[in-house]
Amino acid sequence: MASVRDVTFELLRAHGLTTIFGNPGSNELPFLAGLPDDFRYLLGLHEGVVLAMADGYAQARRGPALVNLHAAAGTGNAMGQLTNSVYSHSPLVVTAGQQVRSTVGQEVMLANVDAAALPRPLVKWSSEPASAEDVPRTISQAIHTATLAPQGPVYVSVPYDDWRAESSVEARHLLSRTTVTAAALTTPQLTELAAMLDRAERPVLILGPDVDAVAANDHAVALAEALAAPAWIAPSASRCPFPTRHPAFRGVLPAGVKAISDLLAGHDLVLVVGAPVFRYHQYDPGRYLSEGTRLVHLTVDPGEAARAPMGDAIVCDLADTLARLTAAVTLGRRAALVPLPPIPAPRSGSASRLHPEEVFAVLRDTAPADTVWVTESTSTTGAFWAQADLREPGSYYFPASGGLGFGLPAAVGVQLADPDRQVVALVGDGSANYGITALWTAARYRIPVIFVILRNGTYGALRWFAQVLAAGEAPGLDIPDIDFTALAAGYGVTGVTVASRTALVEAVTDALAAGEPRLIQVDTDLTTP
Ligand code: TPP
Repeated sequence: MASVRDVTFELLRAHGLTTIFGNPGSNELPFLAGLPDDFRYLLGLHEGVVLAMADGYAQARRGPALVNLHAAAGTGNAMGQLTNSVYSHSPLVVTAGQQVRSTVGQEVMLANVDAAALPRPLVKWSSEPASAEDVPRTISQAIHTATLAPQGPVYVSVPYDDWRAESSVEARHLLSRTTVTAAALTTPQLTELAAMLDRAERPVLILGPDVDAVAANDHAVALAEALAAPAWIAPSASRCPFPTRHPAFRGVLPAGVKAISDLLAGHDLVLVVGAPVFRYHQYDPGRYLSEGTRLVHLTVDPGEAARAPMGDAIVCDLADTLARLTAAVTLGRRAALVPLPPIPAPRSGSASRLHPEEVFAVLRDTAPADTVWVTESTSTTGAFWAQADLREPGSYYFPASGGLGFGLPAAVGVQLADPDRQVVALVGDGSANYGITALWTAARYRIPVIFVILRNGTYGALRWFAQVLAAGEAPGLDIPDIDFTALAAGYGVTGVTVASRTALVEAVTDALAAGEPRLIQVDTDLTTP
């Protein structure tokens, strides 16, 4: 007779979940010990790193990722990163070990008391099966829940004595189940939306991360071209849904209410696709939309549709809707768009420091054109977009909730999922500390990410925020003299410090040829986001 554990491995295999991102404790050992040969285990040294690695892997492979955490303490450590995953709609199947079923009520050591409640509200669904026999079905439910639209993280806690229990023969049905969503616009809905776009004098497209998540970037380009409409990336961008040098591209929207409505004034129709309306950040009160502007929102997420403060929403499949809309609108109604001017020369830094724009320009020109950028350098996002030339889907990742600790480990996960493209992590000296142990995992498994640390010695974004909030001087904003090459050496990654453009080109060229992870530390000037 097969055990609950045997059937669970069969189930995971059937869903292609043979890579486990984890950090173990005693509760997890009965599941992990004697791992079948076709499974691989990627060890992260802190659960935030484990979660963010899996998140990068899931986003880049456009499929689920399996995580195994240690009970309550491990789950707690991972929760900061779940704040990102829930907004990036990352399909993470997070499992955690639990104490022996009959002892949890006594709150013995390592019992995860009220386990299913712990990760809420940062997961789409969470559960602890009511019996050992129900473990495989619960994990099956978790996988389907994570991957059905809108995708998102889920959590299952399993008492460790359940693994040895006998499985029911009925569990075999789970091995071949499929679940799909089939939400397409009806013909009348499509005709009405196309007519609305045709009637609009000055439509504008705003594209969000979920367009890139389904690789519908080309569909977005086709619609922008058919409408001769400018295209913006939605505020607080966590992925890049549109090629940044396309003639229709206008930039990333700022993240303030007034700033957005000012920029959109004069457009009679705003079509938002695959983003919340909107992920505002700095409080910037004003009118949500100017008089005469109508907003229509296409989203995969009923929660996004319902909570928006304005506009009409349609919950639908984005690729299908973009393709059918492009075919349905009238071509050639509007004059072609004037493209943005070419990328400006990067600004130069001061005496011994490079300007972040210089760093990004050198990297853009030295790394392959299809490089994937995982960024977490909060005050330099404006400088990054000013220099960016992103062409392919899946070229850019940023923590979707701004929860630091994503950049270094997510880059490792993305590189693992996408070995044919070079991954470069662009991480601030503040942010790097939250996920620093990802360097060890990169070294241990020879995952050849190039980690670039922009060292400005301060929490730059918070210095900018202190001005925005007129908050005055606050304590705890400076972080001088952290030597990331020394930290990298400790974790087994070769690092180098560079102080000029020439040295940076040399370091990047070396790193590209190394076939193993490398870290480049660059002293940079302070800029504004
Ligand atoms: N803790 C977490 C987990 N997430 C956060 N977003 C913050 C704290 C607050 N925070 C936002 S930006 C920032 C901090 C601490 C500074 C990051 O500094 P650095 O990586 O050096 O980038 P810089 O802003 O200097 O470019």
